[in-house]
Amino acid sequence: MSITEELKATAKAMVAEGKGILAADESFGTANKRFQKLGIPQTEEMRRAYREMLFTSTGMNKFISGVILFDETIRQSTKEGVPFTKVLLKAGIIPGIKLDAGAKPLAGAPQELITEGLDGLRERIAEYYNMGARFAKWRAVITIGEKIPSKLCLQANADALARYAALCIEGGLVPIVEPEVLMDGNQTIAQSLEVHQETLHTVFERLYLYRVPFEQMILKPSMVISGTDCAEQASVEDVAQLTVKCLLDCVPSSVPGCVFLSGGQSDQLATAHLNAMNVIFKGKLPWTLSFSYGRALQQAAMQTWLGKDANVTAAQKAFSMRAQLNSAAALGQYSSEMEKIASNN
Ligand code: 5MM
Repeated sequence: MSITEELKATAKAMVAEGKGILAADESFGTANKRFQKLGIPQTEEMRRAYREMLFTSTGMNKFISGVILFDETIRQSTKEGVPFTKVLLKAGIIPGIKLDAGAKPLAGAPQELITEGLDGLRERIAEYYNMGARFAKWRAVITIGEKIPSKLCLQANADALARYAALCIEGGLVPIVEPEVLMDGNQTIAQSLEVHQETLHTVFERLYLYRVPFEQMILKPSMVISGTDCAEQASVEDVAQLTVKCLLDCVPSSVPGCVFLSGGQSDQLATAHLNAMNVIFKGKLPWTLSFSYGRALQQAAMQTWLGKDANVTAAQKAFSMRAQLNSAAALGQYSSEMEKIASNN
């Protein structure tokens, strides 16, 4: 198979019917912050044990097509010494890798961020490909506030996303392009829509300029949603309508799929929003709509696990339940009733 055919096949497999992607690529700071909140020791061994708990959950491959790993994680193994990449591949799950080096303050643009990590990227891609990764992720962070996002922030981040994506294609990794518009703030859903549209137009213009073949990439967008501090919170139906309107306005039809981030939404709301989009627009969209959640897939499992071996089975059950419910949402077959049934099983 040529590299082009392999990239197309991988991108398709990542958004296979009823499947989504697990974002387990928390960097040291994020992973440690989440552990600290729950009183879990912040050590390399605990991060390894936690990821082993997730990756060895029975039946995960029915709902999850791929897992985004962090540099530390892609080099780790199970307690018995089986590399995590092998565990995933054996289960038919595609290993992916976070390639960005995090968002840092953008010089000249107070309160805004630019994602770093382009230096040496070609060599890092080759190394991860040889380790078994077949897709990658790069997250840009767009903040809404007074007079922001600036054009500078949107263009600088779109440029970095496009340069990253072009290097991934060259190196045989399907790029997940993740421009996250943060939910923080008091913006209305209409303001969120405007920022999402400008962000996605800028990103796709740059992807085109950098000759990224749209059918070999996946978009990981945020949902168009009211700001966390906005007095009026939009309904599930409005979020679904405006998010899909925005994607239809901005995302080329040759992109195989859009996999949402959860961005701090509650587990149930992230599932309900995805489901509503797939119910309302069933059979009418050019791309698949699925999930690439971090917190909305892992929260319940981490709270159950708490770093204790005795809790592994219960934590795996909590993780599988969220994976299953989000898989149902990706098919437009989820209902809130299923939450009760699943938690009683
Ligand atoms: C936005 O965060 C991504 C999706 O996770 P949520 O569904 O929880 O919003 C996620 O992949 C994120 O990029 C990783 O957790 C890594 O974050 P850091 O900040 O550690 O790079």
